[in-house]
Amino acid sequence: MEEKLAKKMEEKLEAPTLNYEAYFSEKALGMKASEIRELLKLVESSDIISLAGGLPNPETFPYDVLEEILPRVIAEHGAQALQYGTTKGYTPLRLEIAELLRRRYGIPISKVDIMITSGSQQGLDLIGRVFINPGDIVVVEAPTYLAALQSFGYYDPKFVQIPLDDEGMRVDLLEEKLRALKAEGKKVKLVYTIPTFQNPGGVTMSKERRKRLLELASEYDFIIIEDGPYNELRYRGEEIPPIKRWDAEGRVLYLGTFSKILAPGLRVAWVAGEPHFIRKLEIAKQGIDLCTNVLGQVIAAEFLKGGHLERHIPRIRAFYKPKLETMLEALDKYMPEGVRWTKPEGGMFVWMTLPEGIDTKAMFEKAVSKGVAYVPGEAFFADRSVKNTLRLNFTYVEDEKIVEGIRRLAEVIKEEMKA
Ligand code: PMP
Ligand code: G9A
Repeated sequence: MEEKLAKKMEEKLEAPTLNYEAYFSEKALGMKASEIRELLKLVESSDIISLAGGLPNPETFPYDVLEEILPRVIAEHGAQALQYGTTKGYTPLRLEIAELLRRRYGIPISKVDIMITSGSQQGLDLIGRVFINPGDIVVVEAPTYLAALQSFGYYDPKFVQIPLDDEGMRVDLLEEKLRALKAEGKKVKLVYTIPTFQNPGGVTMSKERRKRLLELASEYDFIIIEDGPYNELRYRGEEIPPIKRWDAEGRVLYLGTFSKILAPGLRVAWVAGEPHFIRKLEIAKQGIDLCTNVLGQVIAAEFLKGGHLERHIPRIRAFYKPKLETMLEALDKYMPEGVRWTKPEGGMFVWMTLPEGIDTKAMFEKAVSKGVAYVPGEAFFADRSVKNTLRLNFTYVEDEKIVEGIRRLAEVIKEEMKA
């Protein structure tokens, strides 16, 4: 049935009846497909070992708890859960999140408002919509989350890239850049960072740099977009609070999501920030989807209310920790001299740098023919200038496949190095 449908759709695609491109807006013509989403389509259906996508493992979804919560949500909250909700979100959920931010991270919430979004991805788009004029300078990490580049990119900013090292964004280099821009009479509007278990870098920004970044925000008058989807996925080392924790001036918009701690299919996430900023984001959201999926919000609220999140997070960590260890051990065992990779303490990704001269995009096809996939690093750089990096995901495939995937990848890399 599915196959038949797919074939029919393909036939349609092959027979154009209109000059479709002529109808699109200039903005639409400028849109580029996300490499990750396209890649996922490619490897989803095959027996290739995919270390590419950034999917949580479905074994970490709390089926047992949800089996208990779902019927109750309908029986006790059905009228509300199945109705339109407010744009800002389901109030009991917003209150639960505020309490979580206070308790877990010490974020003082008296001056913070919270809006629920359809995934953090929508939060990123709303932020682009509300803050970015064409030509505004937006600082991003190099590398950074490619779908954030996609969201912000729609609003035509000028991206400035700041490299990462093992302690996250090189805030010293940011300072140099800010000074240089100021000398030219230019100003940074936004700094976007994923400080904890960065996607794709895997690295975490040190506490010192977090505080320094805030000082710079104050000195040079910019807003920080702190994206924290991986904060709870720590498998070793010491916790570092979000930057928002020290945000005395209300300069940080903090993005959190249930995607990695409950289930991404719910599409429930939040933005926490200064009420004036949240109000504008709320107005921007009204015209997009009226409100986030209310059923999903009520489920998330019940999940928090029942104390399930606290019990569930250790389960997720226990599931992913050995996977990270397995990947790091396999890398040590199989990778040739000259290949470097990050050693994350959590999250979902390891970032790899190959010797100069190797183009991981060109190498991708060879890797796929050997039965392993990764994400070529190029797409994670705003200017796409770096060719010799790649991203590996360790949360999705079985442990044996992680080892076999790394073994295959090492073979491909060795051949490439010889050539
Ligand atoms: N930000 C980052 C850094 C991510 O890695 C992701 C998901 N991969 C998102 C935002 C979007 O998450 P969601 O929309 O599922 O909340
Ligand atoms: O696009 C998705 O499915 C989410 C994954 C993000 C990523 O791989 O970084």
